[in-house]
Amino acid sequence: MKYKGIIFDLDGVICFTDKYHYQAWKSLADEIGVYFDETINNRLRGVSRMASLDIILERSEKDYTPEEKEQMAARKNERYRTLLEQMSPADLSAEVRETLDDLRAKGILLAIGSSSKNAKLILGRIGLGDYFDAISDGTNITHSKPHPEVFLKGAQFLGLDPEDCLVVEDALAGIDAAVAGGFDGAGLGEAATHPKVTWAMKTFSDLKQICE
Ligand code: B16
Ligand code: MG
Repeated sequence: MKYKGIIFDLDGVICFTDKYHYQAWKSLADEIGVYFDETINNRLRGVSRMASLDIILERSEKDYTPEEKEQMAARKNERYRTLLEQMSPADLSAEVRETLDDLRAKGILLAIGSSSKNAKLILGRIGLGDYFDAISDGTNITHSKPHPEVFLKGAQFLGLDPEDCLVVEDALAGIDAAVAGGFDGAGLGEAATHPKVTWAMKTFSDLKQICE
């Protein structure tokens, strides 16, 4: 077995919260009169909350103080967390659940490596609150992807070296982070086009063959 552990990105890999991020950022952008659309929202994938706000404010004519930006990010997060209350175990696909169970049955340790500070809330909503062997998320890092910290901590929490772990990502910055940390990367969606992926995946269940 090539991999002793797999570290999964959360948003865009295990479940999909883009629409809630979009709605929450959109209501903030409308409030401050800044143009925001789904194309700009795509640039926020895998990016930290404050870096996301900076991308949105690229179109603002007004400069904001760090305190004002903190307040705006907090307002967005409050709305986002309210929207997350709609999530339930029905938001976890059968394909993801079965694949995770298959990998676990093979003796592979499973971790989360997410930029989100809401990762544990989301995992609880979709019924995976106690599922993973380790969770490394936005609450235990100081550097966001493409820095490898979130995955290095994930491997450390599992007690494994990066070369024994596979990172599964949907964001290009996430694959950059994996490669920078010495991990093999498996890309889904846009991340499958990254020139440095070890595995270009078509669908989540491809992991069963990758880990045969
Ligand atoms: P929060 P991931 C990322 O999660 C999201 O893709 C990104 O859109 C979001 O801005 C970031 O988490 C921070 O999220 O505001 O909840 O702390 O893809 O790394 O699982
Ligand atoms: Mg992601």
